[in-house]
Amino acid sequence: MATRTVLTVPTQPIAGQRPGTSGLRKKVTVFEQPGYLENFVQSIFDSLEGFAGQTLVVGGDGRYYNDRAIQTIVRMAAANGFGRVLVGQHGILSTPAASCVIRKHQAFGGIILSASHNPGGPEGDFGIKYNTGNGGPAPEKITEAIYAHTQKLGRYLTVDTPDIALGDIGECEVAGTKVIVIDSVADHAALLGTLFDFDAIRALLASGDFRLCFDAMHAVTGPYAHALIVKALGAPAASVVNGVPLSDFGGGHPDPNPTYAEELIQTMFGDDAPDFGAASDGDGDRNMIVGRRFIVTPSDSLAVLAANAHLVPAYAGGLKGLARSMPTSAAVDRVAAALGIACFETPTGWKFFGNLLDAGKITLCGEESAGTGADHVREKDGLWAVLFWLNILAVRRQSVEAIVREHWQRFGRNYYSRHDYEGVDSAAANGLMAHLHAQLASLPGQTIDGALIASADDFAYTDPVDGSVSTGQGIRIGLADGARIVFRLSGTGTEGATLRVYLERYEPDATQHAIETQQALAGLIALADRIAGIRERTGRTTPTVIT
Ligand code: G16
Repeated sequence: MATRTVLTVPTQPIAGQRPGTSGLRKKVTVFEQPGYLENFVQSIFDSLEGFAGQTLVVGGDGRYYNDRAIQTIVRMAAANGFGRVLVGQHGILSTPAASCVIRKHQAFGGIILSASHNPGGPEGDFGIKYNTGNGGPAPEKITEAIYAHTQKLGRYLTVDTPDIALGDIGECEVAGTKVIVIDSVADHAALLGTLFDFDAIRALLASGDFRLCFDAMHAVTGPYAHALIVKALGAPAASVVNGVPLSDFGGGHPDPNPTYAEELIQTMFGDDAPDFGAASDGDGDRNMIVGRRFIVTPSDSLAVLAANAHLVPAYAGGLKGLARSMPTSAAVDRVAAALGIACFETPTGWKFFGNLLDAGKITLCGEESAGTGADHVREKDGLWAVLFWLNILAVRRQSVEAIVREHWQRFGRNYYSRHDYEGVDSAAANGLMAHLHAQLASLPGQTIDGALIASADDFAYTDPVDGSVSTGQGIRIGLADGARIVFRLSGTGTEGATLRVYLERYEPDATQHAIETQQALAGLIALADRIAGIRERTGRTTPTVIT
């Protein structure tokens, strides 16, 4: 083995490197500043112990700057003493695939390069996060330690070696560290193949009366969707659209919601609409499910998957428990109650599911932000959700809409919507949250516009496994009739602040299930503005995105 000649490069702390909901996300131009990436990567390594000679997994969603960042990280991993680095071919690993690879190869951890659903390209966003050996996003204890290191860092370690050939599957050596370029898709596709009834799905696709459209949004899932949906399940190649990953996502916004996945929505609402439509985001962990002229909200999707899990081989033996993030609708709680299993309510951020999954307390979990997943990996998994739905459709042979409507009939309907105000002036957004905080004590008991307020608090979470406490996770306002409004500032945006307003109302009466969602929530929408002063404080009259 070649001798490791480590270069110690002096550096200075850079302000603002605190990881958000899911790692550090900034403009590409910020990451391109000298030392910016290096400082953060060194801070990750400095906050870890015992990785000498161990394996690190590195990959990303293929966005602009992904390849350059990977070369930097490989050199720094070698300089810091990792024994082996596994890198996805062309630098590509979807977030769930990275989680799968970390677990399968018993890596010490992994570095995932992604800004998820945020736009890419030279003027777009970039991101980096650390995942631990269980394959999941580092818990707050570690992200805070990383941040602390960024504030006192005085040097970073690297080696002076040529770039590795990211396109060639195989092994090479970087200053004594073995670097293995692996197939980006194989491990993850093989794992998903063990969970679902592929024979039943193949039969559905071969039946001649079922068509699907998967929109990869020119993001990372194209190759994964080709391997699974086309090659393994036999769907026509044209079933996968926008399937070639592009470093700027074709100029689009790879966020699978009705606003940004407009092309898929047009297809699914067109005259010749397929039976099933789905989309995934930049790094392949989010999903959107659409029936013919029918959009399934992420909260409903989670509940439907849980209620139908017995139809899927991997979950036919029963579910240990369920979990959702606090702002996600309580539709899944009703399924948990019917199944007689626990349902946990966590703060926003997939990292909060990790302990529950590791401890075997839950099998499925999900979030309103289009994330659903299970205990097979420790990230949300877009293609997993698509295959789960296909498995259900293959067994039940009903339309997506019929399945959701039957679900509402059985469990009642949780009318639910999220209103996002993107790019709001940070001071105005912080002022709005402070204004809400100031009202927490006085709101309960008040009747505003005919609505009796029963509770108001700032959500705090005590992890039932390790007892860690997370505070300030979102303002909740509960009404006496069970409806609720939640206010949060996003932890994933890169420009100004994004205010998220979550609105939910439960309707048990099946004759009232056909109301248009925004209309069903109109009273709550007005109340949210009344209490928070959204228009007045942000200057916005309508949300940027409604999901
Ligand atoms: C990340 C987290 C999710 C979270 C979402 C939205 O998703 O992994 O758990 O729900 O951000 O967070 P926020 O409301 O703070 O913007 P992703 O897909 O961006 O990694």
